[in-house]
Amino acid sequence: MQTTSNTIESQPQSKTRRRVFSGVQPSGDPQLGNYLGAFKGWVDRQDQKDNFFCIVDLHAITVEQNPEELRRQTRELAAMLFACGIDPDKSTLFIQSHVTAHAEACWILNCVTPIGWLERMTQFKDKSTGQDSVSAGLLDYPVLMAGDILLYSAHEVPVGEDQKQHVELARDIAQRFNRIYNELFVVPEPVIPEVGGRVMGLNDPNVKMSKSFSHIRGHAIRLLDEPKEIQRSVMRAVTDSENEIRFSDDPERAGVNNLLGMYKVLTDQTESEVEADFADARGYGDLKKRVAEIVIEGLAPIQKRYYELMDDVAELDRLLTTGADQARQVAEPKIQEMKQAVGFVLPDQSRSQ
Ligand code: ATP
Ligand code: LTN
Repeated sequence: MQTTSNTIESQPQSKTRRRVFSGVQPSGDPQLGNYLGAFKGWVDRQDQKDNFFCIVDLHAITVEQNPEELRRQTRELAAMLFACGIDPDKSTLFIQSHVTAHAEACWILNCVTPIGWLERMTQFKDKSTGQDSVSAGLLDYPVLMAGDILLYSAHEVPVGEDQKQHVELARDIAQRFNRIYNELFVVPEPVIPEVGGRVMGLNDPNVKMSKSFSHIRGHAIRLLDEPKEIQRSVMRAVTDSENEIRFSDDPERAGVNNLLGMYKVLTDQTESEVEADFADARGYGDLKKRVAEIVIEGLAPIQKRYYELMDDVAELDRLLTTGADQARQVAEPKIQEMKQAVGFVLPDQSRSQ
């Protein structure tokens, strides 16, 4: 890990806790993969870390969005993150567009990022293939993400497996900027959960469960799904023709592995403990029934808190305004350092009030 004295002085961080930054897009309905691959880990570790979590609306508009829906989904996602356990006394949760330094950082970093690095990104290839028209923003998505991370001098970036390549690109961009200008950035590390890092679709265990597909029946478990719906989706999950309930790397058995993985993370058990739980199970029907029960049980308190929070939108907005104020305290000095480093004349501070 590369940390410079310059960085440490200019970015006051907790002396003992490592800084964490992560983000989530307010597009579509949050699903179980988001919770197991990201939110749960953010919440479980928030006491040990110095945390910044961001609802990335600038990223969301890289593909077409309905403005009213985006506004609604942004507040809903904030409520969902608090409901999952993000504690405003321990973590800073804010909306990306509230802190203008993110867009500014993206521009400056664009100018040190070769286009070839962006064209290689798998997410860009996946999201652009077959589209009639692709926005420049979609190609630039990972640079905006690098800006998010680097502005906060984050050491750790907890994300699902699908985002690892983007965090690696953020490392490359940080190192390139540090080499060209002065050593300004902490080089971040991706932190991927061992299990839960890649929750697969119930209808197709070879495809990652994703918010964007959550409208497809039987694909995802949405965090707000009612117990009946959850039960229906899990009972219909694609498995295989065998009958053995154990973890396995065999792609043919990806469906069962996926169900066991969900159960493992939600019950906080080891693989052998999970397998022991199913020693008396009679086939995949039993497995699915118990997985559905655990998911329903795990989501019930989250859903309850979510609806309470959504009852008081003014309070939710107030929490987000405070979050943005706290985020600005870190991001603003950093963007000034970036501007200084690349040779901009900084505005005369003595004249601003
Ligand atoms: P979209 O379909 O819009 O890309 P998404 O469901 O993939 O949405 P993001 O907002 O891109 O969700 O991701 C939020 C966080 O959830 C990221 O850390 C991402 O890695 C994680 N995540 C998303 N889907 C999964 C999954 N199926 N398994 C594990 N982690 C996931
Ligand atoms: N691309 C991420 C969301 C994201 C993010 C970030 C994650 C935007 N900026 C910074 C970690 C750090 C995704 O999950 N799709």
